[in-house]
Amino acid sequence: MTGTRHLHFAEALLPEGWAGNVRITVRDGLCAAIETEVAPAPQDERHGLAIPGLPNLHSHAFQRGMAGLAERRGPSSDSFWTWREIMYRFVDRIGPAELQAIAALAYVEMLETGFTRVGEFHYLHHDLDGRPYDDPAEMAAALAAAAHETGIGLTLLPVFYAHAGFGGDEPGAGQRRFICDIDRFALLLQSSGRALADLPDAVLGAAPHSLRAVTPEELATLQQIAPAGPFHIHIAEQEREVADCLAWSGARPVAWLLDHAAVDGRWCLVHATHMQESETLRLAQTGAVAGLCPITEANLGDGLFNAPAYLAAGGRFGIGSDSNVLIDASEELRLLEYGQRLGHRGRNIFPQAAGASAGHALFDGAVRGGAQALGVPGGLRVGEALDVVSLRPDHPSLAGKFRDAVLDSWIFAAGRTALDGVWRRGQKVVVNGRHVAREGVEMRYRRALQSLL
Ligand code: NGQ
Ligand code: ZN
Repeated sequence: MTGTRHLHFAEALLPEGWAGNVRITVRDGLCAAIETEVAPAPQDERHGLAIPGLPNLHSHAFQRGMAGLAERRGPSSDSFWTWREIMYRFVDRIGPAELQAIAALAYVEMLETGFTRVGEFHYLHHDLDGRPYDDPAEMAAALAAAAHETGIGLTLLPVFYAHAGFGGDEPGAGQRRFICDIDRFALLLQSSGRALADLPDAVLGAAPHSLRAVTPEELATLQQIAPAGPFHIHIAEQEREVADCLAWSGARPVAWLLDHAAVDGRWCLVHATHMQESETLRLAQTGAVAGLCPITEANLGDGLFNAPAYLAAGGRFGIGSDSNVLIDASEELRLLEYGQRLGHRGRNIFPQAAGASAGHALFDGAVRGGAQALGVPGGLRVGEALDVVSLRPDHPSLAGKFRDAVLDSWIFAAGRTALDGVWRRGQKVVVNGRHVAREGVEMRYRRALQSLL
């Protein structure tokens, strides 16, 4: 986008805190200048409340297509593992066109609720029969095309997946579309870089799927061949995974990882649900981000992250929509705090200082941690992509609210109905709460689902 425009907000949440009468100069998609305490000029586009776009640090876009299809009781007791069987059956039928159609709807919904960048933890690599496509990154290209058509920022995390369980187990038939050895994965990484060429600020990282899916040797090699960007892994999500890891190594997953890998600020440990206090404190000290996915973790019956100890130790976190069973930024943040209130039978768990707002602690923490995990600066900053969300000051739940009380009221009282506009890389993609391309994206999604179900 060329030409210079100005947006003016009565209040805006900047990295250093709230400011009044904020005028943002937009040039080539970037935030070229931020002035505070200045009156709007006649040509400025004027809005009430601005908050930065929120990073969604963990998504499997294709799973949006099975939302609502795994909520029926099975023959024996249902669990994460029976859900996974349903998910594997769904995966079996998705080609590149279906993936793009499903991902586009997921990205529209993300943008409409205030997520402006997504971390795609992408493992659906190969053709239906498990053979690589001619372009090894064909499916990654479908995700990139969905990002391109919807405008969302993309951090692509090609996933290395080689085994069904700890100790290098042979993968199962349901996993055939995910599987690579190291050489094949190196090619996939190269092609994935090319698949991102049309996106102005895409980031390429890498992700071992989980300690279940890689051997220690493979994990070590991956760290060497991965690009310099973000490095994500699923870990300690389910109690059975902890038990299997203990049986295999004598250590719990997070403890094992911290003992065997140089975990630092590039890392995002997705879920990290089941940790002992010592693991929680060690993880906090690494500077890595805990990737929390409250709606999915509730939906799958994972358990509860130990937030109080982690936050008290200065641990960083971000949020992810993961299975995309429901895509909504404010609902993720609300459930993140509510889960902790229910589990610890207290209130206002995320804010660390007396008088601090829960909404601010949740939102600001998730912007910073999410941006770190996705390899971007995050927040409203001069020289960076302008990713900004406006809230409606006339929403009844926001009436009379000032600054942090706006965040508290958006997250705990209003939800998505308070969201007005979303600009992504300076371009207004959501107007009055609705993505400008929703109609066409919805139509293609419906057709894709009809062919899949
Ligand atoms: C995934 N999802 O890769 O989509 C996983 C399930 C697994 C979540 N962990 C598969 N929520 O972990 O083996
Ligand atoms: Zn996941």
